[in-house]
Amino acid sequence: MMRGRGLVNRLAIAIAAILLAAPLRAEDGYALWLRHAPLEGEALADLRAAAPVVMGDLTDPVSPTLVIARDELRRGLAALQGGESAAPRPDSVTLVFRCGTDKGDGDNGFLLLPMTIENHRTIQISASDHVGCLYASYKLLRELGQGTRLMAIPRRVDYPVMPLRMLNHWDNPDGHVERGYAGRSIFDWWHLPEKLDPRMIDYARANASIGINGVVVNNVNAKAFMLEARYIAKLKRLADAWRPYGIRVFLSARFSAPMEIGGLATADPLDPAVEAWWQAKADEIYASIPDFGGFLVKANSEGQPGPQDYGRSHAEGANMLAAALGERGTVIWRAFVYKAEDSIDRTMQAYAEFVPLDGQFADNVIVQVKNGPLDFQPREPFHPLFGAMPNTRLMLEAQITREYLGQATGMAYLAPTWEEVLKANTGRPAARDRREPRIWSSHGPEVDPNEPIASATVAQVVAPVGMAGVANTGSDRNWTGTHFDQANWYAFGRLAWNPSLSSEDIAREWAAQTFTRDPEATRRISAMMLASRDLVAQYTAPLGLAHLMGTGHHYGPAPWVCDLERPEWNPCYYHRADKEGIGFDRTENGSGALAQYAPGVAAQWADPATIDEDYLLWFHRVRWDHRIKGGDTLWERLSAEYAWAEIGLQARMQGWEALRGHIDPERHAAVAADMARELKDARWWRDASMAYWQSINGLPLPAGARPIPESLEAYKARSFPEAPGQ
Ligand code: GCW
Repeated sequence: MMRGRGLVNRLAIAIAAILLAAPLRAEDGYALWLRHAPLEGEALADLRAAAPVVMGDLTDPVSPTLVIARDELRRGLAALQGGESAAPRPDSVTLVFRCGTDKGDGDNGFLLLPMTIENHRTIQISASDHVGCLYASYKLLRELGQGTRLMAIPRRVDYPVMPLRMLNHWDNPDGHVERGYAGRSIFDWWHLPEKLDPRMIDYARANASIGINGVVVNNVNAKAFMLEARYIAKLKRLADAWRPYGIRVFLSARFSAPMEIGGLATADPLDPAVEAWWQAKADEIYASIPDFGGFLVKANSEGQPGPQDYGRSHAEGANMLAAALGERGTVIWRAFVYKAEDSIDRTMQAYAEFVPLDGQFADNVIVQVKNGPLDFQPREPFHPLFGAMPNTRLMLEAQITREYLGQATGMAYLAPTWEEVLKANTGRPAARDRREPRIWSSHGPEVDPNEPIASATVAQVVAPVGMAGVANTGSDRNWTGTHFDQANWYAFGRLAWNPSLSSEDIAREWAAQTFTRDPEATRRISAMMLASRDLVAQYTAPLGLAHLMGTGHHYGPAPWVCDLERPEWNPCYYHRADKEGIGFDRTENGSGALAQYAPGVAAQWADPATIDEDYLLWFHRVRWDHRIKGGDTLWERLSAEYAWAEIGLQARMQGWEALRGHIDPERHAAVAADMARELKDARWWRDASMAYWQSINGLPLPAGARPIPESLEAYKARSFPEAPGQ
């Protein structure tokens, strides 16, 4: 008897423990922000009491997209209720779709409208097209996932501000990802087209849930053979799988493909045989993939072939491809160019090459410009091309993968970087976005679409075109290498959808869906995220320094490197440190790069005494004993920046430790390990950099600075043959 009761008690305790622990069961991160973790407390009671029913009769004709929209909603609502939906009741809230057309002529906008009609509660989900309804489903789940009550869903129209919201994969057909830190490529070219990895559907769901509508599947350092018929068949399988999710496929095209796979003797864009080859290639692709998006091209950059090989301009090269695509698609031409033989400041070269071509590009060409004029560094001023090509369609290129910000170690939430560039005022006029003016805009005050903008932000320049992000996905179970890197994928999509969202709001909504809805925990997680990019910049590239990383793999410090074949590959080219001082003079006394900006913009950076110190050494060369704001010498301040970063990282580790009860153990431990690694790496950056700066300036360490544990030679000797992504 006693024994029996003991067993019952033990069982009861075990069951209670399982129930209590349920929300914190180990998670591997595969579900991304689409976990739909069960609601708790009143939010759960509210949803169960609403017993929502997704109406089956969708707008006619029912498309695969609408089936997905309905199923996502049903599945998500059930998951939020703990796995099973409350049984429908006479007073159930009905969710009714009104989804416009499936002709591809809508703008993906939607309206969620909760209302009560004669005591019957309903949520109308209206959209201009079927993809809009899919986006609406995800939006509704996103709101509920953050704890919003069903009938309190904001009654707002929502729509994508930018038409093109793309991922650029630098994935190679052999599965290796250039600058990929999350395993191998997610694209299984070997088994396509017969076999479609189910992960391709989860990938499409994740993208659609944040509004991403274009995917370039292969590296811009492209292989010509990816344009061959067998690859078109593989790509068609992906295109067919992703189409219902509103995603179009694009290919990176190698400019010399007519020679490599077409048997021609030239790839000269003005050669009729070359034009005909591309025309036939485009026709062949469209015969299989009628909504093929177009070509992304890296030409005459870092050894890639291009029109300049034949004395032709970027515009001539791009326009030839654009003619082959015709109205069916778009050529996206990258402005990331710099040359070994060009002696001008590398950050000035794209502007110098492209501004004279303004107005020469065909209507279906977009020029894709990196956020800054150098190369995805931890911090850069915005690219001066924005605003400087008013007669060209410009698109912003961001790097989601963290090539220069610790790769998949530590944490760097990149939304603040992109928010900074999007909000930067170019000081130059721009035409207004001439698409249909919105009568029910939710994105700010109405404006007259015909009135030009006198001084446009980067967001206003690129809004009529779009944004591309270099993807950070890979075969790792959690997709992105670290759990927090998922936030960068998420934030990229959200900002391309609406560039006026704040990094903080995005961090909070991501954290609530990904980790915990507890408001205080979410606030603390988002605070950690918001500070993270600045911390990385502080210990890798303080005070506006840039490009100090190791050669090849781009991991860790190597400011001493000065012997590479091309001058602008050397860190010493950028920091220019010597006994007297440090920094790159880009004023009129130096390279003159500052003059590529509008005068009002340049003025904020012109004076080393007043400049925001985050840009000091980017634009100025100053003496080691230069006094900066607050009275410290540059040398003292540099040393302090490294030390502050370490303090910040330590505080963050403690903050994360305090969140232990809110995060499942598996992901909590993984993030804690990432943070420990980052602290170690930050110390290494500091020690190696300070040892090097000291070897140059001969100054003693500032008072209070921690001694440097190893010799400069020892730091120089470290090597990382195992570093991924090279
Ligand atoms: O930052 C550099 C990377 C290269 C990359 C290049 C580019 C795809 O180190 O790996 O090549 O940018 O953007 O083309």
